[in-house]
This record gives sequence, structure tokens and C-alpha cells, in this order.
Amino acid sequence: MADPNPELPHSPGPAGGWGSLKGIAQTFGESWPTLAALDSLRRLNKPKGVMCTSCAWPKPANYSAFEFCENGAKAALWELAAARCGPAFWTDRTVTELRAWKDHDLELTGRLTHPLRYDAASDRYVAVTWDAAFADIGATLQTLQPEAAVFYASGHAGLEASYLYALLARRYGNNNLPQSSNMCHETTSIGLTKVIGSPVGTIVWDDLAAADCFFFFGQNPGTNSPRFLHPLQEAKQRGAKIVTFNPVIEQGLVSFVNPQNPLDMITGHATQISDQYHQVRSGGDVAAIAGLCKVVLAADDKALAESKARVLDTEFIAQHTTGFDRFVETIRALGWDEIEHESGLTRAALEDAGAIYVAAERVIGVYGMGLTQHAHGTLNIAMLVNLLLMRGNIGRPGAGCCPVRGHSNVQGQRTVGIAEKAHLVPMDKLQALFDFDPPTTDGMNIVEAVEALFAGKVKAFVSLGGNLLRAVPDQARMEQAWPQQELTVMVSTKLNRSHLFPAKKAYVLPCLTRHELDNQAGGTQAVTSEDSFSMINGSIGHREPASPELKSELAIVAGIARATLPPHPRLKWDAWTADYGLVRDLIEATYPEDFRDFNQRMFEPGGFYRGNGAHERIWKTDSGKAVFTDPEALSSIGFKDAPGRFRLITLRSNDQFNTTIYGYSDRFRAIEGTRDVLLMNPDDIVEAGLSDRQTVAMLSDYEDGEERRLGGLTLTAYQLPRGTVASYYPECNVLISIHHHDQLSKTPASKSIPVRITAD
Ligand SMILES: Nc1nc2c(c(=O)[nH]1)N[C@H]1C(S)=C(S)[C@@H](COP(=O)(O)OP(=O)(O)OC[C@H]3O[C@@H](n4cnc5c(=O)[nH]c(N)nc54)[C@H](O)[C@@H]3O)O[C@H]1N2
Ligand SMILES: Nc1nc2c(c(=O)[nH]1)N[C@H]1C(S)=C(S)[C@@H](COP(=O)(O)OP(=O)(O)OC[C@H]3O[C@@H](n4cnc5c(=O)[nH]c(N)nc54)[C@H](O)[C@@H]3O)O[C@H]1N2
Ligand SMILES: [Mo]
Repeated sequence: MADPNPELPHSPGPAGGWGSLKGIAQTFGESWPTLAALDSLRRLNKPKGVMCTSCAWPKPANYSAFEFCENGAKAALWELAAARCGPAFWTDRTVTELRAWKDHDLELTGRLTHPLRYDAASDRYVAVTWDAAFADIGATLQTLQPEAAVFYASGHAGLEASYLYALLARRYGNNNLPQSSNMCHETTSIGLTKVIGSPVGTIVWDDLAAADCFFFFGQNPGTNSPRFLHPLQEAKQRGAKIVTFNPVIEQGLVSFVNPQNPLDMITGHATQISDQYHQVRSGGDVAAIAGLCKVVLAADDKALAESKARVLDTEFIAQHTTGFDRFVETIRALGWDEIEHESGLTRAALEDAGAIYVAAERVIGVYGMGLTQHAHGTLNIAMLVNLLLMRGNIGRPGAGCCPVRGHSNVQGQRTVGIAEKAHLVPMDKLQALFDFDPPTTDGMNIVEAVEALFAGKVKAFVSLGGNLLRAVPDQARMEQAWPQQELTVMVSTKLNRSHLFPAKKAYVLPCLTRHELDNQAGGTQAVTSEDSFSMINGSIGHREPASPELKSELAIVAGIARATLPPHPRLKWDAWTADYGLVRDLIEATYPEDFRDFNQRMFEPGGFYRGNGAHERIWKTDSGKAVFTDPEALSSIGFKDAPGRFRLITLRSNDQFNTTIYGYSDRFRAIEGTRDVLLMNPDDIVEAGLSDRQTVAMLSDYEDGEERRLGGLTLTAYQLPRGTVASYYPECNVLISIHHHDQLSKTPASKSIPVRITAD
């Protein structure tokens, strides 16, 4: 077991504290927003305020004065930056020239102010009118076969715009509605549905306060959901235990100084977060959890022999689950040797962790990309559910399964129809509401869309947010294939790399952010979003828009739709744009159980709960029960170990939101001034004949015949398990094969990429 307070070679302070305030200030040294923008922070995550545009962590009903974290503040201020990227920006720069720019520098140019069309003759973007842009987009889409167009959504846009976007795609004639979750928690949607009949997590806010134990697998709250650290700190103060499985020692899971607690701030008092920290190998969680399950079985055997209370929740297992006997048989047959080998952890360490699990009454299993982004990611999740089911830790207070979602409305977009799988959408309702026959064949998810793009079958890509070209695997191939299309349309707030590979016709359409005043013919409009706990919240923007030319996401979707689809009395694009409440009525009519009294309830403090069967122990699976899964593999990597082959983890720094790079300070890992690093165990460095600080290159070792290489990385000795190396996302995306993904959900395996390392 790793020391929970290790002396790292790079020794950062605790998460939170003064560092987080400094972190907010530093980010804006270069692009400091107006002072009035700071007022926006006060309104974050409060009723009639604005729901954070950063992550999807829920908002408490009893909010504090400042209900935001370092990264929520950065996300807000980044969008409200004073800098503007107007049409004049293009007078002395070409698109090709900008490809040499870093992601950080592209976004630093500021908010986009005008709709832009790519002009191939001058290799520049030029300003166009909205009407001209919509007309050309509509006319081009009309010339294509419906299957050849893709409607991508990154998880930002609100429920109203997202609902209309899905309607646009279906009226146009396809279900090609891939979403950022296809690279993220799709594993959760598929994996959890299979075993508990719900695509989303099962806990609600009050469960956080009732739990006496948290098991963390591959989720990094300090960087990616910092407001989670507050309930964790409270949990520790009431004596709850926290056990972490993560190859990287993440500071937020080690200790935390609450920046919202004056006493903590003055005294520097840090709360220790993890009681145990286990540095599992990348892809070693199936084995680690199997080990924990073995410990639970052994404890139950002992209790039986001694006629004590059972450790297994036998009543729950009998009444609510299926597959238990086979699962137990497999777990019992597993040897500790193979578990130790595959997990990289000792039996003693797993017994220590298992002892905490067995002693706890109410356990929450938390996870993130460390479980979802592997070739057997769905198996990872099924194993975590196995562990929870053994002691009835799903569907009762203080217990449950907690996938921590990424984008602020990524879960909600799925709820209102952004889904490529036809069976997930109530097509009968759409048919009745809009008088058309929705397409019944499944559309493409991200991996399928990219494969079709490589095969020349995709001719148009519309993106509601996001930076797909930078976020997907096989970036070099993407950069070749993307411009071959007839049309690319990107609804964006700032310049990003995806804009720099324009198709034959290419438009960049600038939109309002959630912080900005959205005035339409029917008055000021609000938008709604759904968080990780299935709570729906309204937001009202109040900031003056960055440019008078900007349109809301909903208005842009409606503009494209009006220009693309034949008119129909049921398609009231203008009325919907004037009053988003009418769109919420449509959402309620389509999903009456989830959105009862939508317009009346959208500003309830903390949001209103959409409900979740699994939370009530109603299992919407084929068998009507929760399912124990018999593991068919003990590693989640999906390839064999080989001499010289490493497992690469792609990391997020504390100074980025996905492909938006705020700066070069990964404070919690003490990596400053650069992102071009490769972190490696010191013994591995020696064994590979390399040396610390040397410049190295990584080569993909995925066996599909493609060459993939990333050079210029400074090798950095770091406390990682042997055989596991780490470097940053998105820079490493050139190394990932589009074919290397979770078997069931097709989520790219971004946390176990096979690589070789050489001197550069
Ligand atoms: N500030 C900030 N906030 C964000 C984001 C951001 O980029 N910046 N992104 C948002 C989005 S879209 C998402 S999806 C979430 C992502 O948030 P997380 O789910 O936390 O995602 P990551 O940071 O990619 O990876 C999580 C952890 O998995 C660990 N890990 C890697 N491989 C393994 C493994 O094999 N096993 C185990 N047990 N752990 C492993 C890594 O060391 C890392 O600490 O955050 C959201 N919030
Ligand atoms: N190797 C590797 N690859 C990964 C991951 C990983 O861990 N490792 N993580 C994956 C995950 S979890 C995700 S979610 C994806 C993310 O993939 P995407 O969602 O496609 O990427 P983002 O970086 O979140 O998108 C940033 C862009 O969104 C636009 N934007 C920002 N705010 C708004 C807004 O309010 N409205 C609109 N319309 N646009 C806006 C801006 O122009 C900005 O440049 O990447 C995935 N890729
Ligand atoms: Mo994500």
C-alpha cells in the first residue's frame, strides 16, 4: 500500500487552500476579464443564477456564499475574458499558419465575435451574415444523403437547444447524434444499464452526508470536480473512511485545505482525505476489485463458521440479484498470484482495503475515466457493481454507485434525445408531436463516425460545441480526413484546433455562453441542465454578451434547421426561439415522467430530481434484477504485455478543461511551465537505459499497422507503478488508435495505450 501522505519527488501542497486562489488569479494574468465579470462568480450554482459551465458536479440546495471551485471560476472567467477574436484577427494570419499554434494560444485570442466562413482563396476566415451562413449550410445539407451528415454535441449546450438539435437530425433523416460522452462515460451508460438497469449513477446529495465509506477508482476530484472535496472533508470529519485506487498519487485525494473555510485558510489546516491509497497498475482494477471480493467472501466464511452476523447481504442478494453463484465460483477459483500480478498490488494491501469495505455500513463507489477508458471498461464498472451488490450497497441511504460526469450538461443531453441508438428515444412521441416518421436505424457513435470519416463516407460534420478533432484518437489521421468533407459547421465560443482544418465549405458560428444575457423576442430566456445526480437546474445569464453579433445555441440550431428542413406547421422554429418555455413544454410532453411541471420546477434550490429506478431498487434490466457479472478477463487493457511495452495513461492537468488549456501549471503534480512531459517510474527509466530529464519520443505499440509517434517529451521520474507511464491529453491523442476502445461502448481506451519509448 502506498503511503497516504507520500513525500513525492515533486512535493505539491494540499489541494485547495491559497494555491487555488492564486491559480484562479494566475490564469487571467494574460487575459484578465473585466471586474464586473467577477460578479458572475457570486451567482454560480445558485437558484436563478448560472449553473457552472465546468463540470457536472451537483449543486447543494443549501448553498454557501461562494458556491464554486477554482476550476469553475476559471471556466467562467475564461469565457468572460476581455479579449476578442474578431474578423480583423484574420487580416494578417492564415489558417495554415495557425496550425503551428498551441491550443492555449488559440483560445487566448478571446471570444469569437462574428459568424465566419472559410475562404479557401485567401486561406482565412471571413465574416458573413447569419442569414448567408444558414442559407448555405441548409442548401449544402440538402444536397447530401442523410446518412452522410453527423450532428455531434459536446456536453455544454442546455436541454432546450439539445432537444431541438436532436429533432433537427431526426427530421433531416438520421440518428447520427454522437456526443462527447462517447469518449467519456458511454461505458457507464452501457455498463450500468446492463447490470442495474440505469444509465446513470444511483446516489443523491443526501447520500454523501450519510455514507461512512467512499471507494475511489480512477476519479480525480481535486482537479476535475473540486466541489466534491467539501462533502469529502465533512465525511472525514465525522469519521468516514476513504480508500483510493489510482496509479497516480493525486493531491486532491491525499489532503485538502478548504478555500471557503477562513479558519482552514489562516491555519493552513489540511484534512487528510484517503485513509489508504493504492497505486494500482493502469488497467489493474478488475483484478484489484476481484481481490476485494475475495476478501468479502473470506470474511463471510469466517462469520458463518463463527455463527456471527453475515458479511454478505444475503437477503438482498436473494431478492434483488441474479448471477451470484457463478460469480462466487469464479472469484473463489482465482489465485492471489494472478490478482497480485494483474493489479500490481499485494494481497496484504487488498486485505487492508477489503477490511475497511467489510466494516463499513454504507459505501459509495466513486469512479471516473480511470475505469471507463479501457478496452474492458464496462467490465471494470460491472466489477465495482459486483463489489457493491455483495453488501447491498446500492439503493439505500448513504450507499450507491457514483460515476462523476464531465461536461455540465453531458448527462442531460442524453436524457433529451442526443443519442445515436434509436431504442433510447421515444420515437412514437416524436412522431405524434411533430408528424413525421423518425429514422429507426441506429446512427453512428464517435468511433463509428470517425471510422466512416476515414472511409470517406461522412461528408458533413456539424458540432454543437466541442473540439472533436483534438479530442478524438488518431489525431493525425483526423487532420487528413476532416478537410475532405463537403461541410463543417462548428458552434463555438473560442477558436480551437478543429477550426483550422476546414472542409470545402466551413463555418464557425459564435454563440452566447450560459453566463450571458439571452434576450429573444419573448424576453430574457433561461436554459436548463442536468447534473451527475440527475438534478435539473435553470440558469439565467446576466452578463452583456461578448459581441452584439452572438446568437444563443438554441437560435443557431433553429436557424440551421429552418434553412435545412422543409417548412411544416408543427416545426415552430421562430416561436421556440422567442420563448424557450415552449421547448420545455415539448420536452415534458416527450418525457412526462422525467420532466413533470418542468417550467414550474426549474428553479427549485438544488434542482429537481428526475428520478432513478435503481435508487429505489427497481432494476430495469432484462431479468428485472441487478446482475452479478462473471469476469471474463482479469485485466482491462485488452492487449498482452511485451518487453519494452508500457501502458500509457493520458492525464488532465489542473490547468485545463479538456482541450481548453488555461495555462502550464499543474500545481498538484508540481509540473510547471510545460505539458510536454512523460512521467515514468525511476526504476523503469534505469531499466530502459534512459535518464531523467532526457528528451524522449513515444511510439504507439497498438498492432494495426499504423505508425503513430509523439516526440519532444521531457522524461520525468515520477512515483508511478512499474510499467505504467503518464502524459497529457490531448497532446497524446496522436498515439491512440481509433480501433482501441471498450468492447461494448466503444469508448476510446485513453487510459491504457500500448507504447514504446525511445530517445528523441
Ligand atoms: N478542471 C477540469 N475539470 C474537468 C475536466 C477537465 O479537463 N479539467 N474535464 C471534465 C470531463 S469532460 C470529465 S469526463 C471529467 C474527468 O474527470 P476524471 O474522471 O477524474 O478523469 P481523468 O482526470 O482523465 O482521470 C481520472 C483518474 O484516473 C486515474 N487512472 C488512470 N488510469 C487508471 C486505471 O487504470 N485505474 C485507476 N483506478 N485509475 C486510473 C488517473 O490517474 C486520474 O487520476 O472531469 C470534468 N471536469
Ligand atoms: N486521450 C484522451 N482523450 C480524451 C480524454 C482523455 O481523458 N484522454 N477525455 C475525453 C472526454 S472525457 C471528453 S468529454 C472529450 C471532450 O471533447 P469535446 O467536448 O469535443 O472537447 P472540449 O475540449 O470540451 O471542447 C472545447 C471547445 O468547446 C467550445 N465551447 C466551450 N464552451 C462552449 C459553450 O458554452 N457552447 C458551445 N457551443 N461551445 C463551447 C469552445 O470553442 C472550446 O474550444 O475528450 C475526450 N478525449
Ligand atoms: Mo468527459
